[in-house]
Amino acid sequence: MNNAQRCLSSFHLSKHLTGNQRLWNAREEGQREHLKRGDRIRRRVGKREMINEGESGAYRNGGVKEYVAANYVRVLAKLDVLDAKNEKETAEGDFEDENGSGSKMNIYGHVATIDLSDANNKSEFLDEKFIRCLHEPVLIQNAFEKSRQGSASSWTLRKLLEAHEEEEKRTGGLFQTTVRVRMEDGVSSGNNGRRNAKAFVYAEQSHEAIRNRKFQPPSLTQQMPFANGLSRVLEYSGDGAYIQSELPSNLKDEMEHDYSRVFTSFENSEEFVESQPLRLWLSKRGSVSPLHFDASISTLTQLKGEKTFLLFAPFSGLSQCYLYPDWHPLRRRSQLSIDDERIRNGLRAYEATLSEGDVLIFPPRWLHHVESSNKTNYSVSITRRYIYNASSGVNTDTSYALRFAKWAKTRDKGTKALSRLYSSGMVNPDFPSRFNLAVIDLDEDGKCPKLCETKTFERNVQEKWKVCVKALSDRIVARTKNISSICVRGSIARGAAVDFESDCDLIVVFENERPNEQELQDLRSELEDVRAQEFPFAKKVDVRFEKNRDELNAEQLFTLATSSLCVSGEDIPKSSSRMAPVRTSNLTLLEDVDSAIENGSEKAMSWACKRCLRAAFESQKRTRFTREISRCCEIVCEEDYPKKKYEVGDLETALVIAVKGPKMVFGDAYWLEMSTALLKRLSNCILSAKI
Ligand SMILES: O=C(O)CCC(=O)C(=O)O
Repeated sequence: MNNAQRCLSSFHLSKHLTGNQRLWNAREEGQREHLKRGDRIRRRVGKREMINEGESGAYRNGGVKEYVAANYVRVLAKLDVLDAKNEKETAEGDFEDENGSGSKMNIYGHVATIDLSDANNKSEFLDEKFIRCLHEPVLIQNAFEKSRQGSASSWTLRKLLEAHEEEEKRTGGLFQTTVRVRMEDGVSSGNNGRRNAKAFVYAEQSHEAIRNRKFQPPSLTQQMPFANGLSRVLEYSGDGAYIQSELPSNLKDEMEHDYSRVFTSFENSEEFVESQPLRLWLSKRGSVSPLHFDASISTLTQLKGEKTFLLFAPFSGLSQCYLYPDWHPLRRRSQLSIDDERIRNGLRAYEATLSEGDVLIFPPRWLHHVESSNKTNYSVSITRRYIYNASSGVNTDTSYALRFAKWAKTRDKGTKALSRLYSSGMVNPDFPSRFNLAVIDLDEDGKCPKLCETKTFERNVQEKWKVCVKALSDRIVARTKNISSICVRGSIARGAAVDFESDCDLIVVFENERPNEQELQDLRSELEDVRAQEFPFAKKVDVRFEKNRDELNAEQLFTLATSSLCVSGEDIPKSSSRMAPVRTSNLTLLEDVDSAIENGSEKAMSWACKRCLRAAFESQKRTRFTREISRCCEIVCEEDYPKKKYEVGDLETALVIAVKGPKMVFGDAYWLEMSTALLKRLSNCILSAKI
C-alpha cells in the first residue's frame, strides 16, 4: 500500500462532517432556497408562464434591471475604469500573497508551446491528427483570428454585462449566471488546516452529504443575474466569488468564430463530442482553482488578464496528490494545497502561463492548479471540453502515432512502460540475443575487462551477413592501400541483424596516410552499389574512416573495443588494454540539444533524443556500460525511475523518437514543438542537481 492509498483508506468523511450548523444560518438557507429555485427554473426552460410562481417578487414586479438596480449603478460606474486599468496597469493587491505561487513549485518544464502568429508556422488549423495524438498539455499562443479585431479578443466587462442582460431579457430571467461563492469558514483546500482566502474549491453540490448538511462545503454555487455576480466578484474580498457560468449564446458565436483555428478540428471530428457548454470564468486577480483533475479533454482560452497553470502528469499526479476518495463530495480534488511539502518535494509541475489570446489544451486526468495573475484586476477565460466518442468507430488508423498515443494514455512507469512499448512493436528491444557486446560489466576499478576472446567475427555473425560484410571488406581492401583494420559494429556484430532494417556499419582504420575525400566518396558509392545488387537485405552501408592507427583517441579505441568485431587486418580490440568507459561530456548537453532544436529537422530531433538517453545513462556511476540507446533507457528506467528522477514516459518517448522519428510519436502537425518541449525537459532534468 503506498502513501496515497494509506491516506485514502484511513480517510473518513465523518471527520469532515462537522455537524456544525452554525454556518447553515439563515443566509445559507436563503442561498439553498435560491439554488433550489434555480434548479426548478432550469427545468422549466421554455415554460415562461410558470416562472413567476416560484420566483421572487423582484422579478414579478419589475424585472431584471430593477432587481439589480442597487448593484447595477455601482457596477457600471466601475466597469469602464476596471477595463481601462486591466489593459495597462498592474493591479494593487488587497490580498497579501499568502497562498504562494507557482514559483515555489518544483517546475519540471514548460508545456510545449505553439505560436500561431509565427510566420513560419504553416498550419492554419490544429489538425485532427494532432488532437488525437495529444498526450500532454499544449499552449497555443496567439490563437485568435487577427482579422477579427473587435470581437472576442476585445471583450470588455461592459460588453459582457450587456450581452448577459440581453440574454436574461430574452429568456425572461431564465438565463442566470452561476457564481461560485466561497463559504466564510470553509476549509478551502487541503487538510493542512490553512484557510486560503483566494481559493475556490468545487464541491459536488448534489452529493447527499451536502444536501443533508452533514458536510460543510468550502464553496457553493448560486444563480443570479450577471450584474449581481459581477459586483460580487469585483467588490467582495471576504468570502469571495468567482463567476463560473455558461456563456450567453451571442458571445458563444463570437468566441467560436474567433478561435476557429483551434476548435475546427474538434468540431469536425466524429471522434470528439463536446462534454460541456462553453463556460465563462471571471475572477478577481489572485483567484485560485486548487489542484484537481477533469475527465474531459479541456481547452481554456484566456481573453483578459493572465493565468498560470501548474499541471501534473496523471501517473505521478494521481498517485501522489492525496486525492479525496471517489465517494467524497470533493472527489477529483487534492486534499493538499500546492504549497504543501508533500507536493512541493514529491512532484514536478509542467507550467503554462496564458496571456490574452492564448489557449491551453490539456488531456483528461492531468491535475491542475490555476491562478489568475495579480498583474491585472480581473481575468476572463472560456473553457470548452470534449470527450472521445467511443462509438464513432473512427479510430481505425493503426499508425505509430496513434499506437503511441494509446500507449501514452495509460503509460505506467519505468521498465513496465518500456516492456509495453516493446510489446506494442513501436520499438524493438534491440537486446543481443546470443552475445553480449552491448552491455559491459565493469570491474572493481570501473574499467572494462578485456573482451572475451570467444567473440569473433566468425563465431558471432549470422551466416548471410557474414558473406555480405566479407564481400564489402574485400572490396575496400582491393580499392585502398594502407589499411590497418576493418571492423563491423551494430546489430551485425551482435548477431542480431534484421533483414531490410539493419545497416552494414563498418569502421576502417588506416595505417598512416588516408586516401583523399574524393577517393573515399567514390569508394562509398561503389560499396553502396555492391550492397544494392548483391545484398539488398542490408538497408544501407555506413562506413566510418578513421585516420591513423596510432592516433586513435581513447573514445575511438573504446568504441572499437566494446562494440565492434574485427573483419580483416589487425584485431585492435584484442590488443587493447583494459579501458575505462569514455563517457560523453554532459557539459555540452544543453548546447547540443539547443543546436538540434535550432536545426529543427526530424533527424536532429532523433539525434538529440539519443544524446539525452546516453547522457541520462552516463550521468550516473554504474557498474555496467553500454552505448545501445535501448539498453541505456532500460537501465535508467530500472535504476533511476524508482528514485523519481524522471517524469513518467519521457525517457520512453525519447527512445521512440530516437528510433522512429518525432512524427511517429507526435503526428505530422506539431512534432517539432512537442519534441522541443520534451528535449528541454529531459536535458534540464538530466543536468539538474535535484535529481
Ligand atoms: O480557470 C480556472 O480557475 C480553473 C479552470 C479549470 O480548472 C479547468 O478548466 O478545468
